[in-house]
Order: sequence, then C-alpha cells, then structure tokens
Amino acid sequence: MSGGSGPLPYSMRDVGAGGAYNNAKFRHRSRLKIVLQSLATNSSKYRCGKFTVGKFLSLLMVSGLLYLFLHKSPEGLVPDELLGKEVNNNNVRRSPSEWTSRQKKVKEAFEYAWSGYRNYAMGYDELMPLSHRGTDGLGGLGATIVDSLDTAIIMGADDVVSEASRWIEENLMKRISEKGQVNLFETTIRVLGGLLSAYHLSGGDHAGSVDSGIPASYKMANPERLLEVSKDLADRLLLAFTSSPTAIPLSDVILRDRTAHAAPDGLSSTSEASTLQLEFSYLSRVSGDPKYDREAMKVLEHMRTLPKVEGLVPIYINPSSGQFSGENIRLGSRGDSYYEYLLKVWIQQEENRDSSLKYLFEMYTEAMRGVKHLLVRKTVPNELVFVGELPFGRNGDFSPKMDHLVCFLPGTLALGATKGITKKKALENNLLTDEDIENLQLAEDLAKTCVEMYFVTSTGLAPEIAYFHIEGNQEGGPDGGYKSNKYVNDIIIKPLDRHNLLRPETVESLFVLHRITEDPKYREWGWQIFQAFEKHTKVDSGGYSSLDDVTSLPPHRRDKMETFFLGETLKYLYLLFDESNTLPLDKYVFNTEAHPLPVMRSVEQASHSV
Ligand code: DMJ
Repeated sequence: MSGGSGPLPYSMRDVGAGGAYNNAKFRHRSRLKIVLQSLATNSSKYRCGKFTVGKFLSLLMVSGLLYLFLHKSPEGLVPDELLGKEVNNNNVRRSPSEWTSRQKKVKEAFEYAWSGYRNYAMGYDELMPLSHRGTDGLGGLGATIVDSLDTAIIMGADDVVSEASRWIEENLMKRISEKGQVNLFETTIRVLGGLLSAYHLSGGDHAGSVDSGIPASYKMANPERLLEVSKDLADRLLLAFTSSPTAIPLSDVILRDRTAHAAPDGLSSTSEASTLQLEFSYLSRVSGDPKYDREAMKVLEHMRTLPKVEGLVPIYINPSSGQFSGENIRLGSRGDSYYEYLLKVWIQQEENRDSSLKYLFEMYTEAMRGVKHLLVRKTVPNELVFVGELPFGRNGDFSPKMDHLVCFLPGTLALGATKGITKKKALENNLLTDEDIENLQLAEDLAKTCVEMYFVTSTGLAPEIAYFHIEGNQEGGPDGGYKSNKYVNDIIIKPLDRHNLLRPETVESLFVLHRITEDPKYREWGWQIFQAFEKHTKVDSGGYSSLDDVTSLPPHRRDKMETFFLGETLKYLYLLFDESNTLPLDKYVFNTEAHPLPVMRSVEQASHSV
C-alpha cells in the first residue's frame, strides 16, 4: 500500500530487508547538511576550474564564519530560527561530552522547575507559576515533591533530594491520615510509585546500588521511612479493591475515613483500573505481604476473561458488573496504559514470564495486532503513520484523531520487541521474530509522527490532540502554524486542542527508542523539543508553565506546572542524553509515571547471571 489511507502494510512482507515499507523515505536533508553539501560542491567546482589562493582563502573564511554562527547560537548548536522546525540531524554524530553538557542543561531545568515550586508552592500538589501559589488538584499529598524525588536522585540533584526527603519524612504520613478524597490511579502512579522508586534507588531493597548505575553518594533519602509511608498509603488505597463487588476497583478513596466509592457515573476508566499492578506487586515483594499484589493482579486476571475487539478494549469499565461499558476504543486518554501495563507487568516479573503471567504477553500481542489492523493509518499527502480511534466500536466510523498521550506507544512497542536489550544485540542473538521487527518498525514510524506533531507548530511544541488528513475524510481544520514544515497539510489542530501540558509521552518514546535502536536522531529530536520547552514555557520567577495555544507566538500561558514535568518529562530527557546506560531497560521497568522499579528475578535467576 502506498499513499492511500487504508489499513497499513504492517505485514511481514512489507517490513523485511528491501521491503516496500521503508522508513528511510521519511528522511529529508537538514539545512546544515544542505549548506555543507553546497560548500563541498562549490569547492569541487573550484578544483575543476581556475583555483586561486584568494578563492581558497575566501572559502576557508566562509566556512569558519558558518561554523562560528552555528556554534554561538544561544541554544548551543542549532541556530534559533531553525528551532523545532525541519532540522533533521539524523547523520550528525556528536561527541559524548556534547551529550553530557546537554544532559547538564536538563538537570538545570529540573532544578529551575523545583526552585519555582519550592519558593511558591512547597507542600501543595502543584505550582501555579504565574500567580506564584500552589494548588491541590491531586488530593493534597504534596504530589510534586513525591513525583520529583527519584528524578532528583537519578540526576544527583542533592539539594532537591534532601529538601524533598525531609518534607516526606516530616509531613507525608500525617497528610495521608488527614486528607480526604484521592483518585486511586493518580495516587498509585504518582505518589506510591514515586515513594517505591525512591525507596529502591536509595538502597532500600539492596538491589538499587547493584543495577541502577546511580552513584551511592546520591542516595540521601531514608528508605525505611519511604517504605513505611508506602505501606500506610497502600493499605488505605486497598479499600478501593476490597470494597468493590467485583475484581474492578472503585475509582476513589477517602484516605482519612478508609472508605472507597465509585465515580459519580459509576464507571472506572479501563486504563486506571489496569495501571496499578507494577506498584502493588513491587510493594508486596519488598514488604513480604502478598495482599497488595493479590488484589491488583485480580484486575488483569479478570480482564483476561472479558470479550474484546481483536485484543482492544472499550475505555470504560463498570466496577459493579465487572463488564466493559460502551464501545469507545482508543489508545489515548482512559485507554493508554492498559496496553502499557499488559507488557510491563509481564516484563517486571521475570520469573513468571513463561508460566503464570504468560497470558499478559499474549493479551499484549493480540492487542498490538488489533492496533495494526484496526487503528493504524497513513496520512495524505505525506504518509505519516498514526493511530486513530473507533469511538463507536468495530462497526462504527474510524476517527483520524490522536491524543498526544498515544505517543507512549512507540516506546512500548520497542520495549515489547526486544524486551529492553538493544536491537543489535537482539539480532545478533537471533531473538527477534518477524512480528517483533514489524512492531519495531511501527514504533519508529509512530515516533516520527509524534515529533512532527511538535515540529508543525509555531512554537515547536505539540498540541494535546491532533487530527490527520486521510483519503476520503472531510475533517477540516487549521494547521499548526509553521507553514514551512513538510507535514503542515497532513496534521490538523483544532482550536480546543491547542494546549500543551508539558506532557512526557513523546520524549519517553524517544528515550526508549534511542536505547534500543541506538539511532542518534532520537536524541537530536529530543534536544529540539527540550529547547522549545525552554524557549516557550520557562517562567522568569521560577518553574515552567503549561500553554494554552502552541500554534500562536508568543503562546498564552496556562499557569500550571504539572507534576509529571518533573517526574517524567525532564527525567526522560535527562536519560535520553545519558552516556552510561543508567537504569538499563532489561533490568528496570518504568511505571506509567516514569518511576523506575526493578525487574524482579528469582534468587536462582539472579545467581545465574552473576
Ligand atoms: C501521567 O500522569 C502518566 O504518564 C499517565 O499515564 C498519563 N498522563 C500523564 C502524563 O501525560
């Protein structure tokens, strides 16, 4: 299939060597490369014609000036007017020290974000960076602090580690016992996940120091206290499971009352009910109490039995009946991390991959086949690959809409293909099936689309939602504002979807894809995105702000710094530029809020690998 917008050619015959479906067709020449090539061409012309010393010196001067111009730009290496645009540095090879200095810039951004939060919002869930105050949108557990702690440990941001740890030690237990309603999913992925990851990285289970690659001097948190707080919080959250008449937990918990209740419409999001297991299973492992794992795993065991559409599931589930509700199928909001955790829970429990948890990898594999068959399409005119939606189920119309949230999928697909090792190593050891290679190809194509969602806008930052032009679809709408981008006619950004919440999904996938393919273009793309965040979201008085409209310059700001900017976005960028394979992907799984937890191996497996 070429050029059309029907189902995509993700079958074996199209992705093998020499196959028709070749990612190279997406590559276009960078402006830098064009200039250098034209200089080279000119210089060979000189060789052929009359080549005087004067001409040689002029050429040398022009090259020198060009070099200085590029390297003296404020962002370091790419001139300002090219930021977030069509720069394609696929073939640039930078030195390790360049990446280390870019990584340092990310750490500085993290410390800057923290300084805004600490100065104006310490103890609140989130910073409002423009009005200089805090807001408690997540139940009042100091969510930014807990979401940030493991990032600070990983980066070696010692001051942040000590401030965050002290606040947690002195305040969090009390907050948990006094606060009211919290959402089970948000509290699990951000707060419980953040506490457990910090517990591990600070040496709590004695494995953090072995596998993480994080220097011991950075481990300043008190792991015993982190575990104690984790257990207290999880004991209260467990009420959401045990109060439900089915295996599907209720969506909310009143912490101080130790009670749980369903959402007002009685429904839970499918992704929320199925994105709890990495955290609860790890807690069972380190606390020695099996109840956390048992309750959380019942959800997935139950979901295994429910009817699906080629492995795909509706985005709502009813905890009273235990059945899915409605027919809306998508990999964006309310659906996304169901698919992510099918794979990651299977990866996390290495000892059970071939036995009790095999069904999870089978569910994941079937779902990815469903995605390829029913949801993946190409745009016109330029054949960007994207994942759309089926709002009315299998028999309803296809919607060419993709949330930025779907950009987690390239990373998940790549992880599912190699299970965390590099593609090179997997190929050398003959570990990739045709389907793995096909999924890796899809991952690379989708990552390209996700970064183009950034590069088509005036700010170089992605909107919350994009629509895509497909053949035969009348959906109209405005573009992203950057008219010179090749894909400006492929991507539609509707007025209500133009905001950017500093979300992590694209840079998350760039990090995973770079680790797995070792292709430097993912780092270059990540650097461009980081520069756009720096340019448009940094607030003078400290912190970073969400935006109302990524298509207008200067963009209007939204007065909110989401916790996941520190917990996820900056952590993934930092790790993307890391030179030393910190937190190797075959030894760690990142929960959906980017909190790394160790792959759990049996004692026997661990001793074999030493
Ligand atoms: C985070 O809380 C998690 O990544 C979640 O899975 C999806 N939404 C936000 C980030 O965008």
